[in-house]
Amino acid sequence: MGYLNNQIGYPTDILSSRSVIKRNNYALIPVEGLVRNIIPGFENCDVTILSTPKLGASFVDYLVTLHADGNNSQGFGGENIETFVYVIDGKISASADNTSYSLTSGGYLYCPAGVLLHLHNDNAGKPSQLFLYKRVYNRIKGYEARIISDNVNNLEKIHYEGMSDVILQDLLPKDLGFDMNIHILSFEPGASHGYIETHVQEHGAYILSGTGVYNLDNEWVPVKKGDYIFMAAYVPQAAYGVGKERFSYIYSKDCNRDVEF
Ligand code: UGY
Ligand code: MN
Repeated sequence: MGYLNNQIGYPTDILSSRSVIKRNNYALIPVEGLVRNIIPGFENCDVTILSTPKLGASFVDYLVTLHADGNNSQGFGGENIETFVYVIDGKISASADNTSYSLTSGGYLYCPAGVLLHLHNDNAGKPSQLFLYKRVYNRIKGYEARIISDNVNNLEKIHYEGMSDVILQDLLPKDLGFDMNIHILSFEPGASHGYIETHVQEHGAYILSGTGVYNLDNEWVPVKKGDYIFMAAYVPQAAYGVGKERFSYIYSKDCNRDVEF
């Protein structure tokens, strides 16, 4: 069901949903429940807004389908807004500060506050799917963020906390100019976190592949490719990768800043 699966119209069964929305705590938003949102600047695009401050997030996440000629030419972001785009599938051209980046699946671009992100589909008439993020940048004296673009295929695969079957990739530099990072965490079937994390940082996570069982606030929830999860500050969290495929998700995490009163 849902527009992204092209399953709309009359239902074929009793209406039901795997969605779980616990504001300021956690949310699971499966693809079937997503609807289109119209946002100025996005042309020939289907845009769905995921996490927002209404859910308890300090950031905004989006799923964007750029159709043939889909684009954002006016620029996404703003004076105090940092942005990030990741190509889930397809090929786009993304530009920032008059430099253009050709991004295919796994490619990404981070724009610091004040630099607008422009997007154009470049996939020979076929759609491209993007995971998009924005947040108010928390500037500290003496440090600045900068434009970063790469592809996850080029990044170091780190054994997560000493586990060779759980792989972490850091998409942005570990540099105090950055107040957040984007990571990809991948679990071979049967692998899991080493413990249930409880931390001040928030996450917005989009599942790229596989199936998992996720502990969210001490409830075990089955999740799969295409699901989106919001984890608010302090929500207990951990996962097992289950099924035959690698369970993998991209997620944001605030970092490098002290608490302000
Ligand atoms: O970086 C993290 O906090 C990450 N391990 N959290 C998560 O996967 N839920
Ligand atoms: Mn975490």
